[in-house]
Amino acid sequence: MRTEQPQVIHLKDYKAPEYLIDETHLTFELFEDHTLVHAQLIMRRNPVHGGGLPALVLDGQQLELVRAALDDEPLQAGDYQIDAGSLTVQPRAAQFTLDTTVKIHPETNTALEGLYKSGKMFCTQCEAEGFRKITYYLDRPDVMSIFTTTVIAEQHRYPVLLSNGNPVGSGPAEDGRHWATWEDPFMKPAYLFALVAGDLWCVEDTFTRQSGRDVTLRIYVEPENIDKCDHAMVSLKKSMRWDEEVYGREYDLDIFMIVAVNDFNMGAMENKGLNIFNSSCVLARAETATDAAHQRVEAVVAHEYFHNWSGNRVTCRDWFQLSLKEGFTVFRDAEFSADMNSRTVKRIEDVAYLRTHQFAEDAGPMAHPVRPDSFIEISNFYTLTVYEKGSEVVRMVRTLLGAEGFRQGSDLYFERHDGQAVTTDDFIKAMEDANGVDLTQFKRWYSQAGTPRLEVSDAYDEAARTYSLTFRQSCPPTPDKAEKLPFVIPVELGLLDAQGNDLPLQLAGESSAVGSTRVLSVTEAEQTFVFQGIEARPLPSLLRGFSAPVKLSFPYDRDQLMFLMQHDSDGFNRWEAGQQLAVQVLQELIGQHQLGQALQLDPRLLKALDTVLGDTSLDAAMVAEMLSLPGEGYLTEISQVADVDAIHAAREFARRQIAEHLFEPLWTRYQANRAVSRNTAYVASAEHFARRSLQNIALSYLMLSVKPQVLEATLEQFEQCDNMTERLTALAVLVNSPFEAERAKALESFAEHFKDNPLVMDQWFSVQAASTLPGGLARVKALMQHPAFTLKNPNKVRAVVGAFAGQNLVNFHAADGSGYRFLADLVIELNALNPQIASRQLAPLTRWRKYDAARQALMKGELERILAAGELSSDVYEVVSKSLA
Ligand code: 7MF
Ligand code: ZN
Repeated sequence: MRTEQPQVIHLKDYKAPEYLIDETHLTFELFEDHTLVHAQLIMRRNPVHGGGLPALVLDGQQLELVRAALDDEPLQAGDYQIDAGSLTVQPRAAQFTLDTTVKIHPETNTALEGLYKSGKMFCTQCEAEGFRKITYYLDRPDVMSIFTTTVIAEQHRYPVLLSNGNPVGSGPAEDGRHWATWEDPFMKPAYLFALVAGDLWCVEDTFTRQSGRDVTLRIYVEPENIDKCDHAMVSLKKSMRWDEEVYGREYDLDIFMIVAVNDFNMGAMENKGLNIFNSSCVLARAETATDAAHQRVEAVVAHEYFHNWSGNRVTCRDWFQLSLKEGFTVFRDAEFSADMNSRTVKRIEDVAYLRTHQFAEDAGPMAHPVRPDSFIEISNFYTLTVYEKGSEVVRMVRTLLGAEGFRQGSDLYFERHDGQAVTTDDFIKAMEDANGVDLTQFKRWYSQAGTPRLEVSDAYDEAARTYSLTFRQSCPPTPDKAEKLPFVIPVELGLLDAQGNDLPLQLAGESSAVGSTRVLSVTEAEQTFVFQGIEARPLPSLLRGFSAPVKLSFPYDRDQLMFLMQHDSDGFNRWEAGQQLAVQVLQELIGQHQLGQALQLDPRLLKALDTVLGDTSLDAAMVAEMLSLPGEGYLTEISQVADVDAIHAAREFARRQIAEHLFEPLWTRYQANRAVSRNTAYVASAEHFARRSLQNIALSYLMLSVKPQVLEATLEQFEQCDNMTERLTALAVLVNSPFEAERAKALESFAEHFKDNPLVMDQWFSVQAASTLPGGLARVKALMQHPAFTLKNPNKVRAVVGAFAGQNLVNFHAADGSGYRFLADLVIELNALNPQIASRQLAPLTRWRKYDAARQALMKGELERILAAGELSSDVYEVVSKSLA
């Protein structure tokens, strides 16, 4: 908990470390009621600084110092100073050895940072600043060291003892204990340290590198999960091959380990040679994990594996550079997923997510640049902006340089900076140097927050046969800056003729056409591009593949959007045209609802969706995406003032109209796909993911018709399927239906069958917490009384509280403020248990400026109540205080 005024850390204050640590030798003695950590640090004065020996200030929190010695001389009370965050000693020479022993309490660590217990196993989470809760250290990413780690623990309870690198020795110790020593030959910062001890089983495989050398691969899990590791292992081998083929990057140690733990604050962590995962991101098999969960496992395994180069071999100089590794690695894992599955569908999912959640963050009180200038608590800056917008920035670099130039840039980056801790400027410099280009203006994407707007208008000159597009860019003020300079915005586009074909594109001044889809760089506040040789007014297809993270507007009418939906050669923009059409139609319904008028759905939306449903040449996953209406969260984000009830009413009305008018084609496609599911065993492949996603979205529409044959089909699917994707969809459809008896029966039988599988119970919780039927808060409170629920497990908090506040918008935003009060109470309670989780659950309240005056007052009132609750962690304090500023 925060004891003093919170300190703001600024990028401009960066200073290289005074001392370096060449070697780190750790010994852990694990006991049931405490742990002893012995650290021997071989240190020296950092040669980049001048003479003199300033005081050595080591980071350390919640440590009980037992012993300290400098070059084997025990330190006496007057030889050092300790405060809540540091240990200070005075070196006597430019090279020295510091020994410390501290006592810590992993058994009572509920924050899940540092060394802690998850169930019966010991594990660690050190990124960003968790290592300082393990031992006194220079806990900053530009201090890199080699590590040897010895773990000593009771043999019976903890037969498996793991740490980073290679195993170099093990044996018995006294009192039924045993030890194991690991050596990591690669220099690394402390945030990549890991230790695991427990009764774990593993599946083992090998991977043969391009160079011919074998790597041993192991996935460690609790014994009951040993049958759920195959998908992660296959994903790992695919990731290793992909990084060799696409980036020329080989794995560097002879062993790579993944450990699954149940209590974990995030998805996973890339510790060198020993990745630690939230079990939700490793375990997957047909009966217990959905298609979405299978794809998430594949993506997270890839993400953590890819960090071995983008993060570990080349790491960050300081935490302001976080996007250096995270933006790049998210971009790498997104491209991997696109190559393994459907490229267009992956892009659609990522863009929908970015526009709903990152755009909201960029427009709220916590908005910050991809490379922030300051922070109070670094844990709060593992954000959608750093990760997702950071990935978009890397994607734009590739769009501007082309795939080959980008690969040359990444080769130069890895070669130049292997073994170093660097900055986003170093990354861009490598891209510039490898391509002979100047990206100075482009770098504003790293330093300016906010989502740029790009307004486009057009003009056709019949006499001159020219077509011009004028782009106007602007960026709203954000807490960091009021005035923004123009960005470099790569706009990929095409021009469609009346038949829907792409025209050849020849800009004024060019002697011939250069392709029929190309990238324009918009670099000025206002800029016009003129195309020549255009025989009739074309229809522009703008920002193909979402080539820049901006809010683009062009005055399309609904018929033009229907035309693009059918004819655009870019799959992403076909979907995008459908979304824009749906947004226009839904906004009209929202307006009707607000005026108290009867709702009237524009039949063109039905016609467009009917065409999509009838197009059997379209990939089934694309049909499913095109049938999905923009979510309530996205409709909120694009509203000036979000009317929660009108948004919900309008969207539900449209869904019911679709179910009613398109019942026949939906039913046909549902039955055809369900028949395939019934007759084939589950396969986790893109083709089957696609088929099931169409089957399941069709079912969720069909159930809105409340027809008996649909209820019957839903129950059949629920009971007779062989996989969680079909079973959970059927359950969700029942939970949101008016069939009370069937709903209760299905929930009960599901819980009875899966009560011993916590990950499946998380699904059971979240399907109910997200149900928009009236009475949501009461249901959520009842769920929290269920014996399987606990606030100490982050997955449970996300399944219930996260699903309620994040997805169940009508219930969370109940006009009486009950949802807000509930969330504030919960944050106050979580603040004491797990500050990182508390702070993350706060996000919905920080968006108070989006709502009407009455809701604004209620939301602000709850934020003020949290602030007044006292004893706030720096995590919660930073988010609440910035939200109220
Ligand atoms: C895929 O980035 C994409 C992002 C930090 C923890 C994992 O590897 C990580 C860690 C947070 C938020 C998202 C992700 C991670 C973290 C993540 C996981 C999988 N270095 Br916080
Ligand atoms: Zn990451």
